[in-house]
Amino acid sequence: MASIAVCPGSFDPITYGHLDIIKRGAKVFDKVYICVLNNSSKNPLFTVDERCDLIKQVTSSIPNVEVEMFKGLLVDYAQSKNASAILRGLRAVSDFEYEMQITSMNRVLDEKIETFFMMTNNQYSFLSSSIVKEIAKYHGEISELVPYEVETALREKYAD
Ligand code: COD
Repeated sequence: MASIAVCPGSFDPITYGHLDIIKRGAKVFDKVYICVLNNSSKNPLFTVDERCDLIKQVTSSIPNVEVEMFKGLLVDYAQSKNASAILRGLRAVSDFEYEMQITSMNRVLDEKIETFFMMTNNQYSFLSSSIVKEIAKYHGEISELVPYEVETALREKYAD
């Protein structure tokens, strides 16, 4: 039976930290669905379509990865894809409390789903979408933090 994972996130926007987890996950699972959250409670910089488009562009060379948006509960999305795993990245200890909370909640909602964590690559341990947006907003250097396509999109968002 094929191993199917969902890799959920806001991806506002995708960074090299996310991409590293996606590439490594795609070597472990037969299929990885990158699912981009489209819930109304967040106030993202990029629309869900823009976020999906950017992820598609930067993952186009990975054949077993597919990008979709999702609304509602993650476990419902995972069930609709016949996924048995949720793939998440872990940076510092500060991520742990939040991840433990959502992992436990997802297990209450669906006891069959397992969450797998991949430790960040050391070089990306400090990296987050929020930090990248902050630097881009003040026209700082971000080429080491995000792929070229994402850098261009950020420059357009923050063009004065
Ligand atoms: N290195 C490694 N991993 C990283 C890095 C980095 N530098 N940066 C981010 N990551 C990882 C994150 O740890 C995460 O695993 C993934 O990449 C995505 O990160 P984000 O920040 O884009 O995504 P989040 O944390 O905002 O995603 C939140 C969810 C969408 C998973 C969550 O809100 C959700 O499941 N919502 C649906 C509603 C639901 O089902 N709720 C019930 C469960 S709480």
